[in-house]
Amino acid sequence: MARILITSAIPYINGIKHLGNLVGSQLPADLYARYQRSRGHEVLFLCATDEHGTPAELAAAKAGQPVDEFCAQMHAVQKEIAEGFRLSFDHFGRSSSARNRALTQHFAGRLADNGLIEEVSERQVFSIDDNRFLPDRYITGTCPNCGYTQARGDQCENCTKQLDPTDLIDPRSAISGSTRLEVRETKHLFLRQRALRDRLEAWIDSKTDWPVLTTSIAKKWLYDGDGLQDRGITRDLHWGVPVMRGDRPWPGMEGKVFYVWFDAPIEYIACAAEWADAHGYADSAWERWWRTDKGAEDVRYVQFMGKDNVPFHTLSFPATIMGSGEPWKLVDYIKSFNYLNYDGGQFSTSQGRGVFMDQALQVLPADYWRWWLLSHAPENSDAEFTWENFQASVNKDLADVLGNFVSRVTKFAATKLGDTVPGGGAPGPLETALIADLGARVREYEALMEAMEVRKAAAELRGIWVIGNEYLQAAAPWSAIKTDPARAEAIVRLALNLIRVYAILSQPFIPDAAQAMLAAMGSPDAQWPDHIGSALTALPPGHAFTVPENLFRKITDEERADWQTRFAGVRT
Ligand code: B3M
Ligand code: ZN
Repeated sequence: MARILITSAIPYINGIKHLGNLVGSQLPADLYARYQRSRGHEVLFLCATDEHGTPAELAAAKAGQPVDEFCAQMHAVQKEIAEGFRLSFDHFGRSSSARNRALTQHFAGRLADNGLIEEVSERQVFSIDDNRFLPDRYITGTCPNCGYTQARGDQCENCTKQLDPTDLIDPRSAISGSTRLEVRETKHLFLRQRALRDRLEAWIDSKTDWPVLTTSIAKKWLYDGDGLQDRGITRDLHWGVPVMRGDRPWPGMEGKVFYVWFDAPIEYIACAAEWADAHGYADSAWERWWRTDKGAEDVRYVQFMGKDNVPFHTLSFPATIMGSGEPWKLVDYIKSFNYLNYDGGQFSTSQGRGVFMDQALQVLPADYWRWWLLSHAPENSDAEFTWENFQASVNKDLADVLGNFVSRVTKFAATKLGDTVPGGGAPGPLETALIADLGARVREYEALMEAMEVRKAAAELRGIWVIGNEYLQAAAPWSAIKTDPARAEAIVRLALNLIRVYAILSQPFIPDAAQAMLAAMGSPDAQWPDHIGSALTALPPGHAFTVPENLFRKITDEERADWQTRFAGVRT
């Protein structure tokens, strides 16, 4: 049994995520966590809300709430939606937790002790009309790298280049739109990433199995232009982790907080501590996942995220970990995703364009979305959500292929042969062929799931469903029952067992349907089919089953057209 630590990029607190965010981190992380658990491994799957920074402050101000109340409320909202999507986090934490505050201050102190923090008098953009320093992302302007006119001061969304606000051409305040900006003197802490450059490079070079998308982005920021830059890790804000050197005050840094991107990845660690606290476990319970001196040396740590988050996870956060000089676990594998577009354009949180997680669940249950999103995950290139494609995939894969198989088998069995698994007949050549084919496909499916090839795994699973239908068509129990009832019994016995096996294999993708299938088969045992032949005899003759409710309904043309117009506009 292996031990696998899995984290998803932690979503910002300031609003409900859209389906593009979901498929880029939380959902594939959940797929992997569910799969590894079902293979019997010990999994710790963590996610949290990313609560600090200006976006939270501004969203709270807009909602007319104190920022801490706003965050508590939005955390509860995001938690409920995550449950609605069946995201099986072991803990859904908060970056504003006391655990993260202490750990963030601890890391800063260690980095300072190791000579990796520089105090810099900085000239920072102050907005006269807003009467405040403008954090990087609240300055917009033209990207000096690619010319995109809506680039933010911290990063260009278009070309992913990490930016400094003073790099922007024609800068303006994103809060008020004012161009009355001036540069003022203020003191900040910088993490000397350059000093860790060689270690980071050797570490990234050692990750030869990483997806190209991950390493290409990491190397781009390691080598491009002047290469890796030292990063400011503090801000002139109120909401955030107060700047402290461990548990000591930091002279000259009073009233400042750590930059949200400094404390957010540390929440991956803090979240494990929050998980232990929530269960009343001792510190050793979470440290065995995170400290290589306390049991984490045999943990495999996998992170999931959208491509825009890759630089922070391949360079900045590892720099924090390495620079601490302490035996914290470094990530072993980073699975990153391209973007999902929406119906001819981009999903946009600011413009409310596309389908958001809460809206999706109002329209259809989680499995429909999970299946479409995962089977169309933007792995090798950006992908596009269209309502036509969604309707076609759901109706075909879920209703016609899987749902239809389950309903045909159980209805035929119940009406013709009674409500227990029939015992007559013996497997023949068709069954032998099916078992051989299925065995090979299941091994392939396992390999794809292990490799986090999400789309290909979905395609393989669909193929596994298809061969069940093909088998049923060829074996034709509805004809056999007229001439050779024992033969019909053998077919139905296998097909009922196949439903159970399908439930187990499909559970990482469509957990609710899988649950319904297992319940109908009266099988609490969801043992992974390591040996397909014996897995297909798990339900013995005489075992009771029921006919499940229709697993999936079809999406009608009217519904599709209705949703298309409903989500075309701007969310208010
Ligand atoms: N909150 C960005 C995002 O939600 C950011 C990720 C932090 S991961 C430590 O995409
Ligand atoms: Zn750019």
